[in-house]
Amino acid sequence: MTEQNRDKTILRALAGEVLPTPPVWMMRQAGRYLPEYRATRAQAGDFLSLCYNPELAAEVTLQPIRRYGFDAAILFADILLLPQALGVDLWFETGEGPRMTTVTTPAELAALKPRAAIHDTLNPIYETVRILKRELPSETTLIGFAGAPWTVATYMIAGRGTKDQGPAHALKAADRATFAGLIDVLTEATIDYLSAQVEAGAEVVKLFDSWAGSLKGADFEDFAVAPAARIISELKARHPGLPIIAFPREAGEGYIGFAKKTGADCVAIDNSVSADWAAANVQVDGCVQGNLDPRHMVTGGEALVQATREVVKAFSKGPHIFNLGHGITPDADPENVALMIETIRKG
Ligand code: 1CP
Repeated sequence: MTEQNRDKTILRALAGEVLPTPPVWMMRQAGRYLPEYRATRAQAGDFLSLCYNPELAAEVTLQPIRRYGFDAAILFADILLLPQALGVDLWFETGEGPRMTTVTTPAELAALKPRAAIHDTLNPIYETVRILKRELPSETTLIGFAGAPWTVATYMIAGRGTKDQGPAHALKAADRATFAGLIDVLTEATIDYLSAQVEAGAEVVKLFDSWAGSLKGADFEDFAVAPAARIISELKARHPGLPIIAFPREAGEGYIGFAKKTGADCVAIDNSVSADWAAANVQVDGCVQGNLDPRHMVTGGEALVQATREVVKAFSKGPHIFNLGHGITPDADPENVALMIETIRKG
């Protein structure tokens, strides 16, 4: 680690250091619970215009850093921009969420653009990273990200978000070759996308496998573990020393050994498992991130303080980055975020 990076507590935790106070950032820290985010999104017009406007995307990335002094900033973008760069149509229905044209047949898979073409669409995202690199305080770590192939595929196959990922499981059963082909295309494109983020200045990357929990048994190994292992080994070959966080959300027992099997430096833990369980079963292999229930950002009070202290204590014997178990929700109270940070930093 360079002398300059000693200021960056997130990088120190990712290198395995046990710090007296865990560094902290929050999934969806730039988001609708902040009035300044809503104002900038209105200025951009809509969510996708905000993602593709480097100045404004950098601005919303910086807003929670200014307000709270988080130890990391996460690039403002979305996991669904990569499928868009591969040629699918993407839009957001107000109040409902993402919609996209589907990829479920060999012909539709073959019609996706070649991986080398993704940068034509994604260049503004790399520009956002370059702006952030210039503007972030020296102690703040810049995290880039992508969706994991399985999670991104669930949206591409269904054309929208789904509760049980039914359409993706159905394609996997009915036409395994097309399904596995889509996972492969996404795996290789994700390597190039994350690599370009690193070249632009991202210091850490995170792979979000939000729907990993619905993959069971051999499917979990084939479509959550194997693609993550491939992405991580290739990224580390291209960028030696790059720290990588993996988030196989709701993997349960699948969290055990995930870092060893994939080469991830840190495993992010959701709040469906207890911090004590994760300390005993996952933190034994290295750094973990998590796992306060995001509902506390809505409800606040003494329960928030107690739960925050419990997470800090449970993970205090090993390397730990404090975070929520999933993203903060739009109905959260910004004051509760301040209370969480104060509790972590002042005890
Ligand atoms: O402003 C708005 O109304 C849009 C809400 C929003 C935001 C703020 C979406 C739409 N995406 C984002 C930003 C985003 N998405 C970030 C930025 C950085 C930050 O965390 O501050 C990141 C990392 C994501 C990642 C993402 N997008 C995931 C993985 C993490 C997770 O939450 O599980 C997923 C599944 C998405 C898809 C997506 N994008 C947006 C929505 C509403 C969704 C979920 C749709 C669904 O429920 O299935």
